[in-house]
Amino acid sequence: MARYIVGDLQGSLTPLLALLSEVEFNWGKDELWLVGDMVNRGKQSLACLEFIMRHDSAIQVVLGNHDLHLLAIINDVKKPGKHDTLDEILKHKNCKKMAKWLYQQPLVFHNKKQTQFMSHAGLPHIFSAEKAIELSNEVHQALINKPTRKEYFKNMYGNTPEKWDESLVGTDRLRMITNYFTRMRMIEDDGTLDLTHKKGINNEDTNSNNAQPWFKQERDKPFTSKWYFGHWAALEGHSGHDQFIATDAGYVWNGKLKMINPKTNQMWFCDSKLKITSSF
Ligand SMILES: [Mn+2]
Repeated sequence: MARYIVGDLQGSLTPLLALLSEVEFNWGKDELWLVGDMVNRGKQSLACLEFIMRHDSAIQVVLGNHDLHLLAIINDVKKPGKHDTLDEILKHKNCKKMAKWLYQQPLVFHNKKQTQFMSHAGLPHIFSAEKAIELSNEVHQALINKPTRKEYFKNMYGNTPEKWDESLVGTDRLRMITNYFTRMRMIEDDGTLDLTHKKGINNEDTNSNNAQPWFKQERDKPFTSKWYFGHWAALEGHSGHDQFIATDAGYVWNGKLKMINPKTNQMWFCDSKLKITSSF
């Protein structure tokens, strides 16, 4: 069995198929992890979702901010934006069925031995892996239960609270957890999120003085496993960190789709001409 982890598809299926064919992916044996943002911005959002659901038994995903955005639209609490490319899904006869499948997906996932983890945005330095699993499960429970789901989506958008407080309850608590695991890039020492930052890892263009990329903040308890994340295309698939591994190389922004084998650390990059390069 081989495991492969692939960065943000954002509605691009063709480069994924090229990468899987490059490694002769075996659907009966191998396992594919997707770090979220499977849909939106690209032209093949519907095809991506249909493909993933069809191969459900070999694919594990976590939800990204764009996947949650799609669900918020389906739940009638948001209208599609002008850059959204979700119409094919929204008009599809199986739209509800696709939503139902997405509600079941977690924000944080890990292998049995807890040596490999993934979430769309990463692991904030203020949480241990155990705490992250616990908190992501709170959102998961809200999503899988119909009465709490609507409330969740109604209150999902927003940049406040700015930082974690154990006493947070209800939709504020769920929004905060969602922002940490699906939208975080820059974070301050005390856990305050700077959600305005989208560029590279220099903090010059942030409003706050001590905001740093989340994976550069010092941890009370060192994290010794590996955590795979997407979401930050400006990193071009390189975090410069051994434990926290960036997988989004910005395919949809004229970059590349990145795939990594977590056991061998071999990486593959596929560009828009479907040219594949590989390195360790
Ligand atoms: Mn994202």
